[in-house]
Amino acid sequence: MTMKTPRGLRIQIGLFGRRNAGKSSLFNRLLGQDVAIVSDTPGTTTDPVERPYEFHSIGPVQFIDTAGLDDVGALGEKRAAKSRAVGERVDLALLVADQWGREEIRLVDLFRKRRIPLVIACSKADRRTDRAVEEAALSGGYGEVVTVSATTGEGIDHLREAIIRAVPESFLTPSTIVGDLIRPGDLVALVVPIDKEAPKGRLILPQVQVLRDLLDHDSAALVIKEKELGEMLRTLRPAPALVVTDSQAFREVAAATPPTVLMTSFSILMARYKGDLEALAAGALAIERLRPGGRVLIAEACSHHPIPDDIGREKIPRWLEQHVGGKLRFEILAGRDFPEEVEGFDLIIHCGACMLTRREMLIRIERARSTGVPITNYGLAIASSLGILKRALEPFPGVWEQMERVRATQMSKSRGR
Ligand SMILES: Nc1nc2c(ncn2[C@@H]2O[C@H](COP(=O)(O)OP(=O)(O)OP(=O)(O)O)[C@@H](O)[C@H]2O)c(=O)[nH]1
Ligand code: SF4
Ligand SMILES: [Mg+2]
Repeated sequence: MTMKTPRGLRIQIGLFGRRNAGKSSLFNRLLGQDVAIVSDTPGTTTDPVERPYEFHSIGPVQFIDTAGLDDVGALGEKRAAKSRAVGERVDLALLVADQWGREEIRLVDLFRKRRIPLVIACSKADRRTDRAVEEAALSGGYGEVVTVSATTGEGIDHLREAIIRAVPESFLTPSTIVGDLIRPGDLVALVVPIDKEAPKGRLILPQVQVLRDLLDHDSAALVIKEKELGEMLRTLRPAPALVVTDSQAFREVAAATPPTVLMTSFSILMARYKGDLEALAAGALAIERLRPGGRVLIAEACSHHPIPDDIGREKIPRWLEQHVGGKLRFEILAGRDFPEEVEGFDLIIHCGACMLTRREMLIRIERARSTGVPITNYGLAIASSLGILKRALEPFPGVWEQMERVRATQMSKSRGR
């Protein structure tokens, strides 16, 4: 979605608190621009100030800075009433507090009653020496508490993660995995290798989910192994509108599928459904910059016993090393805990995240982004190291073009260094 997203579809995030708490300073920090006027005179902001913002990963949001809710006098009361009205309609509230008292307690109660998700930003951390505000805020028992300083930037990454954690589910779950890429009546070929990695007697979750989504969108599915695909495509009329393959069979499937038929993988569909396709595709650009000796983190969201020729431990390392022409240093991280710090890697390659919620995956992407480490996923990494990423992204309008823009920016930055 672009900046043209209608206001109603943007996640409305309001900043509330008493006068001088640092709301406008934090608003500017989050937007990365000086939009709102900041001063040490209480009551500087008099009317709500709204700005659209493309929040990395969760998409289009509208930040709303408000006047202090403790404003006094006839005029002050009117300003506070306007802020309260904003408080009634937001999807998520940020309570900005540099102290804790009746005003803050009242606000927490209000958001709790209205069931509006709340994040409490304990502000001006650079000026405070203890955690009294945080402790008081925690005792309210509603809303995640984060320590921030708009002046130094401390805690802003944590605040962004807390926002992702608090965003209502309805904004996070896309309505379809594949349905928007096809038309009713279309035939889609699903390529499912039955090899050592295939569980006995069943299909895996992403395959089942795609199948179900196709039926929900009045389309038909042909489920086939990679070995039979070429022959089937030679005889089948009309040709499928789309071929979706397990990314481990990308090479054979790309060779068997005529260029006129769109092709992608389950894991690339999942990158969009369970994560952020643009961010993960841009992360794959790091593969072009990888050199022998580079450090790569393979992140799997659940632990399993490695099997012979395991995708994360064997196949991807092999394909990547072939691609860069030398040895790379791989580390494997398996399990639900993703470290706070992911520094020191040239690239993170994440699994398909089928066992994670979209929220959990977005937080991982955000964490990588804030430490400056590119992150991509299995399918995108495989397509990229096999040189077929452009083709695998064709079904998703605009994603390849976005990658090209990121590539151009990265190149001009590295030339400028
Ligand atoms: N040291 C420090 N000062 C801050 C920080 N954030 C805000 N301030 C200062 O606190 C004062 C009030 O900041 P604003 O951002 O205008 O506060 P506000 O909550 O928008 O105030 P009103 O609009 O009057 O309700 C200004 O002097 C800011 O420079 C911070 O993180 N650290
Ligand atoms: S969450 Fe990741 S590691 Fe676990 S089964 Fe799904 S793709 Fe595999
Ligand atoms: Mg203000």
